[in-house]
Amino acid sequence: MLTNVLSRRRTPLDGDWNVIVDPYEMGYWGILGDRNPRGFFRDFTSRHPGDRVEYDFDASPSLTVPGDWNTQDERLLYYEGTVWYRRKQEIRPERPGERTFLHVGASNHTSRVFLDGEELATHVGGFGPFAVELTGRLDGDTVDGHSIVIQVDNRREPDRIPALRSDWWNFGGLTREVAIVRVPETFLADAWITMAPDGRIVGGHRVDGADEPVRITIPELGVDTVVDSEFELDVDPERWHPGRPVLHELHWTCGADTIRDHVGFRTVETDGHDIVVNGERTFLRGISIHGEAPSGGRRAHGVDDASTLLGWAEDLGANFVRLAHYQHDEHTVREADRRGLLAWCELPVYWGIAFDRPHVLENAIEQLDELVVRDRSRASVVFWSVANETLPSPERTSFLAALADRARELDPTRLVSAALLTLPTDALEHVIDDPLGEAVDVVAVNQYLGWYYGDRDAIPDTTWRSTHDKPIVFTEMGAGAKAGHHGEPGRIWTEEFQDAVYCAQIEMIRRQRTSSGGAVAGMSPWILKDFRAPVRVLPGIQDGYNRKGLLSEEGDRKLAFETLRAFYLDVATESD
Ligand code: GCB
Repeated sequence: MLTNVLSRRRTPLDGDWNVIVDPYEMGYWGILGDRNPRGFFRDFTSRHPGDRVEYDFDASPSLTVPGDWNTQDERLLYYEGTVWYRRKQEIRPERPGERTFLHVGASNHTSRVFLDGEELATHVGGFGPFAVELTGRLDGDTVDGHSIVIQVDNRREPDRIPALRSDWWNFGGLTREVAIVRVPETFLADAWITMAPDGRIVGGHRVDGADEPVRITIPELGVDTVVDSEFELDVDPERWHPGRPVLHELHWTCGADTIRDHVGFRTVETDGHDIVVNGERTFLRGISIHGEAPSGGRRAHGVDDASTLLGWAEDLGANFVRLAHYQHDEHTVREADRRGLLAWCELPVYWGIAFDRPHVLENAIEQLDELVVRDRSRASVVFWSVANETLPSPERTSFLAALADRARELDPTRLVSAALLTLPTDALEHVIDDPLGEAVDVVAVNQYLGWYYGDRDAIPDTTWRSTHDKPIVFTEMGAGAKAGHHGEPGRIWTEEFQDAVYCAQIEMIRRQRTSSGGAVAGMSPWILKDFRAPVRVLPGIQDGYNRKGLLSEEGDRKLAFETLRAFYLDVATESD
């Protein structure tokens, strides 16, 4: 395990990697179904005129890392299968006794890592970070540097997470930063700190190597102390608050290892039907966001993409972002910390998961661990969501309840939830009685009144309650519109149609917020901007994009953006 990577000494391997597209995976398998001893991972080059080497990385095209492969070469737009990435890299020790890791920010979906022809690791999951230790393997002679080969396979499979179908693009490749990270022989494999709902500062760490003491220093708070692997600090810092972020500089030290971070402290809890941040009842003025770049229809990565997307959320008047439907880039939650936006982080446990397969649960837990462990020092993160839109069944409920338990075990300080499915009904009263409501802190529901079902005129009179007596958050609602397409509010795909759905939904939410008990505690409509989805095929309108964005895929505002913004400004003024 290797965490806090963005705060460490690292050499990014950004830029060109040579690639071989291998739909039949013959670079790994031999014709008899065994591993091919001459596979692409060996990275052979022919040395004699008679050498039979049937591939050549040096002569192969290249792709830029980080980046999806789909938008870098039009032949790969829909490609699902294996691509072999190869980078030649000098990796020399910089300090005596140091340890060296290859760190991958995310690689969709299943990856095998090889160094100088040797297979070192497999990682399953397209959005979580992972590290492979290279220490002790870097001494041999190399030609032009070590050969780093990563086989990336983004096939959809029934027992993968996500599984066969999703309403988003299956971007393949090394989609986030890949870097060489160097640490001392003994180092902090993990170190985290956060504020519990009762205002205590709690944290923990894990040391890899010798038994060295771990010191934490927060100069502004006068903290400079050695801490156990689980600890509490007796301080009362100025709070990080949505819209008013306060971050404190913090240092972790363990022997020669140091990590410098900036952390905020806030409480989050529920009280009846309310969500309470730092003791204040807080209506979540949210927006859902996919990890797709502000422009160009590619997978988002890095601080610039994060900053533009979250800047748009702020322009909307949001205090909350739902980072759907999978773990987003670490830069995004760090940017949310800096901007004072609350965040919902989610696992890609989405339609059609094989809930009855034990190895699927095992992988869900691995992906959840990556999600929680990377970001549990981030004040912005207030929700761990274990799933989106899963059909109730005993297997599904026990699977998701196991994930909720695991999330609380890793981090007892945040809220746990899952976006539930609303099934169509003509009733004006919606009662959420999904048994998963027992296992979560907040009952989150996706509802598409006025779009997939329900009469638009009846929306304002619709009421919501849950049998679980917990806050309700609408994690999705919305309607599709093509930017620039205008007409009567009754004409589908126009900005006016989408806007009319937003007006009706907002009216319903206004009434629900002010009704006794204020059943609805927040919302994150679907979605900030149009995003690629191969299931969206309507020519001239969708053309491969889900059109429920408040912004077009290039960031042009639709009417509903202003409507939601006006509502959020009202709510913000009310609560100030
Ligand atoms: C949903 C899903 C989301 C879809 C959206 C839609 O309920 O959670 O992934 O994109 O509906 O547009 O249908």
